Amino acid sequence: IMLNQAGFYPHAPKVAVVTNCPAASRFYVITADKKDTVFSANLGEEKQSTNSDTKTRIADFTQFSTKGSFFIHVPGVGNSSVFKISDDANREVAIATLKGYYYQRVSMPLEEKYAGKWHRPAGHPDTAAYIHPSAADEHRPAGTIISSPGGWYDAGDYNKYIVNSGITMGTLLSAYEDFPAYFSKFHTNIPESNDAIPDILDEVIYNLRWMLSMQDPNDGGVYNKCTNASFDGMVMPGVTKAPRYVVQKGTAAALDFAAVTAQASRVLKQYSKGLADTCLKAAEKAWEWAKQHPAMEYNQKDFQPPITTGPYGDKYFKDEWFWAGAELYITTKQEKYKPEIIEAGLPSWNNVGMLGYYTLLRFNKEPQLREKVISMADRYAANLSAFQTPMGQSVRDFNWGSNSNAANQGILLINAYKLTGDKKYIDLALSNLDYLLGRNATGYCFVTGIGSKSTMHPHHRPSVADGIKEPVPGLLAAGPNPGMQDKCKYEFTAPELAYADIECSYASNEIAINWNAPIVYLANALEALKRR
Ligand code: 9MR
Repeated sequence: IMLNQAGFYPHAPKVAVVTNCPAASRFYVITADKKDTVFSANLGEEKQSTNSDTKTRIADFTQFSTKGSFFIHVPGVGNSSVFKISDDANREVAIATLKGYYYQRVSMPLEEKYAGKWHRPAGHPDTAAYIHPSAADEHRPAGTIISSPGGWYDAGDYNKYIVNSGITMGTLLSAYEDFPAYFSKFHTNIPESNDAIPDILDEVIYNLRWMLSMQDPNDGGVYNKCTNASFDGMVMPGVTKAPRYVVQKGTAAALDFAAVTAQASRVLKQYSKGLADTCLKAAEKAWEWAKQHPAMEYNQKDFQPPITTGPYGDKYFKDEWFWAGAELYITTKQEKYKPEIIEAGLPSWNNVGMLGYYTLLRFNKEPQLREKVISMADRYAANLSAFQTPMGQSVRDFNWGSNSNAANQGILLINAYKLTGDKKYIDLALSNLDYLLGRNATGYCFVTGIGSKSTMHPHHRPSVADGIKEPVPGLLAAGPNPGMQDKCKYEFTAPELAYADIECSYASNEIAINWNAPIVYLANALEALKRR
């Protein structure tokens, strides 16, 4: 019996999915203490999932709105996990997923009062990173030492990548821009929690300062990553002393950097004029550099010495131009940045056009963009999966990092709600959060530390090496991915089941900053909009 293991809002849809149970007919909602049966109804018609052999039946208890703790019983099938119905059903997820970034901080110790049992010494100082030959020029010859401290570890590995920081930062900054009043009162117990800046922005600033160090002050170009030559073993942060390199500049890095710093400049102006000015200058310089190097692809194939960590190599820059142009245009109001409209799809690290749509729509009436977002949301609404969510409507939703697709669809739906005021889009967005927190074919809640059956063995070096049974909390696992690139020993029968909760499975069970960001947005947006 699959359901959102975090819980439900009293006056929002409440759906569980019972799988492969042809004989069952009714379901019962029972209080957690087993004393009272408080609701019962018939299960829905059996449906065949298009992404596996799974057959589903819906247990819809939307009408039941009493707060408390309950479980679902289906005779002949069994009991679901216990869930709550409350006004802040997803608050714990909202806090945990943002706090997840604190646990990814690179160059500072995580103190017990913030990190609990996951406290640890600082990771890589990154105060002495070498300019790799691929990045060398007359100002900074190969071997020049630069300082590039701080930021977040990208994922289960210990490297820092500008391109992936791009979409991550854009998504978090947009969460703040869309719900500023909510976030001004939202705390995650981080070292900066008592300052005058909302915690989400404090967290963003920690990575922003690192990003700024990745711009070459001589020409405005932006290096792709600060990295080891090859991936570390499964050890704690900062244990290996392998040299760190700053590698080749590139167009995607420069434009993602320009977009983030332009947006940050606008958002941070009210908190720190100095940092906002620095960001805007950095954005303009990166944009100018990109104009001189409009299609410089990152490709580490022939690097000497070799670099084999994640490439985040992108060849197609139209979306990055659009996004950077949109952010610079909104921040500066200068026509020269106003981008020509392009087609945009669901965001991913190499497809960021939609972030530009969101920003243009946030500040200007753009009928053409409005239409595109709403028609995409309506396509999601038109045909739900057997788990009654837009996620899995197409089998293409299941690729590397599929869970971020579920979350990004949710963000699109929240934007459709903001544009139309139609609450059906909030309900659909909520159904994608339900998917991520348990209402899916695997039955897993994919956020560590949440619910009764969640990811326990993510491909995440600290979680593996720290000797603590529970993984570092608040991290979203990648999710089902039939590509199975990790070639670990596990079996699956179909795309929506291609998930293995084992450390080895870096293709289905890693965590990454670009996957956490959309669930931060989604969980917090739903808390902000509270379906009372
Ligand atoms: O999320 C990335 C995915 O889209 C790519 O197909 C994959 C292979 O290049 O890399 C993923 O990103 C990884 C990055 O390269 C290194 N850090 C961990 C990231 C998540 O697996």
